Amino acid sequence: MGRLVVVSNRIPGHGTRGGNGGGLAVGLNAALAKRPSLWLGWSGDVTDTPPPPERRHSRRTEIVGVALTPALHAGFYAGFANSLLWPLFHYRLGLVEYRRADYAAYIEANEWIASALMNELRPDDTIWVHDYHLIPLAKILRARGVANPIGYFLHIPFPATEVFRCLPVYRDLVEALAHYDLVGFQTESDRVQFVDVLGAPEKRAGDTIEMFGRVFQTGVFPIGIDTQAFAAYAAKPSPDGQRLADNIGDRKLAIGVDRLDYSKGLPNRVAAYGEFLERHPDWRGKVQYLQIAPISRGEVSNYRALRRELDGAAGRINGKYADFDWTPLRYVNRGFPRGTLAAFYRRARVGLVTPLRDGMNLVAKEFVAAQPPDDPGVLILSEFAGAAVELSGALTINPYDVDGIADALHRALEMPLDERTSRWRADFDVISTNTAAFWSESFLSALAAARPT
Ligand code: ADQ
Repeated sequence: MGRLVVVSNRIPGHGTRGGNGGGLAVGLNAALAKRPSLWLGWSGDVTDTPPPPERRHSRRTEIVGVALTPALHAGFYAGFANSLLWPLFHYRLGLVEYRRADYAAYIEANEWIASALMNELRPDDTIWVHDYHLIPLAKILRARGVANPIGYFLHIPFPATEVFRCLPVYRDLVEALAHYDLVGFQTESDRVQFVDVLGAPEKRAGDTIEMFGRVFQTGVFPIGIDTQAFAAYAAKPSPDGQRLADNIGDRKLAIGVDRLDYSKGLPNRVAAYGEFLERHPDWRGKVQYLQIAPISRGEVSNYRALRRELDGAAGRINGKYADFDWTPLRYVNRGFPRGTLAAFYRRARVGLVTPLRDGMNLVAKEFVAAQPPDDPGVLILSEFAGAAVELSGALTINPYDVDGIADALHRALEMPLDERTSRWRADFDVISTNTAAFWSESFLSALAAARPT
């Protein structure tokens, strides 16, 4: 069996939980356990003279970490990837910063990663590239003669054509994507928008596309979690979970868990909680909102501004509604171990997942997985998260509608047990089928079938 070669911006065990490394490692766990594999990406190191790649092993996977120079890190990672592609793909045109030099650094960083990869590749490897940092990688590899199957999965949304066209180099990126054998998306609407931006490709049967002198496939693969393992985790005794439960007492807990990112809709969510307390004085003192939001991408200025905004909003709510024995909002800027998070979700009556846009949102699925079947909580979910396609049992909200989120919070808190149970059961069944293992295996089988004959 040939190796699976995974390429992503971050390698697993990189430390920061905010990056895709953690979630992606869970998503790929089953696929990596089945076959010998190699995982290559940025090591997280930034140095003037990058040393040779660092190597370690984790079970059957060899992990290779490549360092970046300060100039590449600034232009590629903080610049083109996170100050341009991330806001653009999340429909935040006002936050987009385009600089030609950043695009040049983006290409250069991809060439640098391609060079490291070329030293590792074997003819029978299957290559799977992840996310918006690495769109040009296949084109660079093909130019260097790599003929292996190469698949690509976009973890974030693919924007509507008129938004995408604002990117001066959008044609280059589309053409680069045509060099993969399979381009995978989280939802059908992401896939359709990608096909739309192609203009009038010479379509073949099904999801096959012929363009730029290449034939490639597109597909939809909603990422999942290891539902059984997460549910088991949540049911295990957790000292921090117990402390939280003791502390909350009879109050109902609403929980939000997000990287501190402007795509996650945190200001509107906090405002909706304030609106809810204003409109429902009878709930004051009886509900507790815990928002966990570890700092992410602190090197990008828009993230620092968001942090200041939320610090102010949280302080205002607590200033206005707190009592001597009750703090309405607990706002915590750090990460927690998965077991602790699972126990927190399980204790919560309401899960608040209200992104303005999100490729999938795994927190929504983790919240559902963690619920006690005999007394499940209610998920409030943005219609603009990819997860909304699958999780029809959630209370769906428009994240721009602060009053609507406040209404949903009230409805969730007052929802009778039978309705909570039937909604939860529908969602739990979906995530028990569409697991992480199902996601990776369906992508890899589609990639194996996608090779032009
Ligand atoms: P993210 O934007 O990072 O991922 P998400 O899907 O919610 O968003 O995944 C976050 C992961 O980090 C979850 O597993 C969550 O438990 C964990 N996490 C969040 N806060 C944490 C904390 N305080 N402590 C510990 N762990 C925490 C990107 C896309 C998403 C897409 C995923 C996977 O933006 O849309 O779902 O990739 O494809």
